Amino acid sequence: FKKLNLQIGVPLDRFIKKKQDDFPYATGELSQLLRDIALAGKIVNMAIGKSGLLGIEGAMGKENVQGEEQQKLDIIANQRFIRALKHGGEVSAIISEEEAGVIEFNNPDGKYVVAIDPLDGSSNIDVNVSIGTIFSIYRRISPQGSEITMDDVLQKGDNQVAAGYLLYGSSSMLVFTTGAGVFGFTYEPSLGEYFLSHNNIETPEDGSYFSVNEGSFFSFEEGVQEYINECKHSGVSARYIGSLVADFHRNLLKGGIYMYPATSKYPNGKLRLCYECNALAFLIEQAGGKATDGHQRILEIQPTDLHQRTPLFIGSPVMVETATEKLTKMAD
Ligand code: P6P
Repeated sequence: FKKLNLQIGVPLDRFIKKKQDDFPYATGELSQLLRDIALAGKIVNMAIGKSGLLGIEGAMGKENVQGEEQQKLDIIANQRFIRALKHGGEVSAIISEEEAGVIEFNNPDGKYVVAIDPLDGSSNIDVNVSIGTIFSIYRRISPQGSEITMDDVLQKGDNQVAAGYLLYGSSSMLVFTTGAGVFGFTYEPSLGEYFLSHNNIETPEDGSYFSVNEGSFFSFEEGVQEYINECKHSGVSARYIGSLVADFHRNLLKGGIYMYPATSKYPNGKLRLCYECNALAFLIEQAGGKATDGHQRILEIQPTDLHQRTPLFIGSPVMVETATEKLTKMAD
């Protein structure tokens, strides 16, 4: 490493401990919860890396609650995160893309509820494209030890106490915020540890990428079509991996906008509010960016259903503002 002058950042554990010391009121449960998520991420990362060898690629042969074909690794990831969060003791309930209803744990001391997409973009596994886990952490509203209520799990994104994603790619990462900036950790499998590699990420004010599935162009609202054409006329590059975490991560670091507008197939957008959009919206706002549904901040939307979908425009503030203005103007 010396020759390459590679800077190995602080390990995740020590970073969390130091941050916890900075927050005297912090009692350590949130820190432990982040460690539990990081641990499950290591296990899922290993399963993904070996999926081709272990014969766990491909479809499970059944559908999830969304009616989408489940991949074997979807199930493995879902089980891993549920187990880690259940045994970690800090979480009293979770909602997951892979579960129809609320999964309640018998953790009477659990202060938190978690919303998670255990493995987003899993249809890309077999073609070796980066995929990810997306998570949001909320403090439960009802008293500890009581029955979980729907108010606990249907909270606005503005109530998140932490959020992040794991990116399983050429190098695997954990990126998260606890409301005081965004921090990226790169996973070193040979050491089994995450090391700080991206300290206090700030997304560029304006960007040079737009990410959207133009196959649905003719079913987009007029304002979206107008914005996309404006991007093309101004020489903005089109980059669309088709894996939300990978597209988001590139735009977060380099500047850009990711759009999943309403389409004829998905009249409310494809992406889910509770366990995809809210986490990414918290992260991007913490990094200086913006996230809207084309009209309002994602984090202000009051969820009414665990699996509700929303259109998503997220990334560099200048780009998101421009796209949102066009949509709002067209709607008026
Ligand atoms: P489309 C993957 O299924 C996913 O949820 C996101 O990861 C991704 O950005 C999007 O859907 C891709 O959807 O309709 O463009 O294939």
